[in-house]
Amino acid sequence: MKKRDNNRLRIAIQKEGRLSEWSMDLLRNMGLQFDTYKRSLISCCTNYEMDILFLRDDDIPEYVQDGVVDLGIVGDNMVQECNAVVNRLRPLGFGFCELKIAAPESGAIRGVKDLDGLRIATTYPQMLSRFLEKAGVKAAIVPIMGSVEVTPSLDVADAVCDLVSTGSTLQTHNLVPIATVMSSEAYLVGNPACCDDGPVTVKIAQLLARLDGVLHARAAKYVMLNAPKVMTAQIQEIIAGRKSPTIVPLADPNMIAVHAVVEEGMFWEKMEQLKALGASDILVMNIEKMIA
Ligand code: PRT
Ligand code: ZN
Repeated sequence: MKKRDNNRLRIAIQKEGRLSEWSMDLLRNMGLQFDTYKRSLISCCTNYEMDILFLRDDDIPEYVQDGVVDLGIVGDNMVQECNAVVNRLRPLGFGFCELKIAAPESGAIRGVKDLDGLRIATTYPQMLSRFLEKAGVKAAIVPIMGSVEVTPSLDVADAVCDLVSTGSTLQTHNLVPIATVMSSEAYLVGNPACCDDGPVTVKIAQLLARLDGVLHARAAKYVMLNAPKVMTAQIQEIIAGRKSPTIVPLADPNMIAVHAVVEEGMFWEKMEQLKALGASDILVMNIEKMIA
């Protein structure tokens, strides 16, 4: 690997897999330009002092912990499985999944206590072991590399512990979830020393400011609407979010136009309340960046 230039940040993202496109989109939304030709191991940002390493997700927590890279984008499930000493800097709002224990639909295992003395196949032996210990259950963990869901039908295990997002893989294999070990999403993680006091600490802070601009923008919508002037106070009350809304008079003296930023989570609820107050011509726009 190229010798490290202390002035350049290094970030690791997944080379090929569920988090790759999301991670690259995020970096590009942060204004970073880079080439992904054949996803070579390393790509240098052309407009920022940062290099991007494309790795297997399993390797990212340790690379960050050991300072081979300063930052990484990886599922919290991986961080916890590796027990890596890293700073969880920001949850990123993608890669959502849950690590669940599941058992054959037709069997007798319906709760964690039923697993006593049985075999559980998983690619997450560390987390499963911690979970069973806490639950006071003694089961044999069968560590495997992949396709966990087929192990009960092959009589390799009695139950499985695997990541679930839609649940369709479990369903296809006639497995039902009986317990949740953890909920996960992708995180930006950082090497503790680099985040707190290293040659790239200031750069990390700058990058976090950019990231926050993108994450805040993703969590909000820009709304423009027309409404009866007599409703101004009620509309302001509903829409008052992070900042006072912009209220503009219209050619019709009885009407106003309102422009505001509305939190995504509250969006539909607020739109219904505004419509009930006579709001019309509602335009909703995605926000590219939002700097406080
Ligand atoms: O090659 P590399 O080692 O980098 O990739 P990988 O194959 O180990 O990982 P990958 O790309 O499958 O997943 C990367 C990360 O995505 C995981 O570490 C999680 O943080 C996150 N993630 C989110 C998931 C899922 N959802 C997910 N559903 N990772 C895996 N799955 C698998 C699961 O293991 C099971 O096989 O998808 C199947 C279940 O999906 P549903 O939708 O049927 O429930
Ligand atoms: Zn992996």
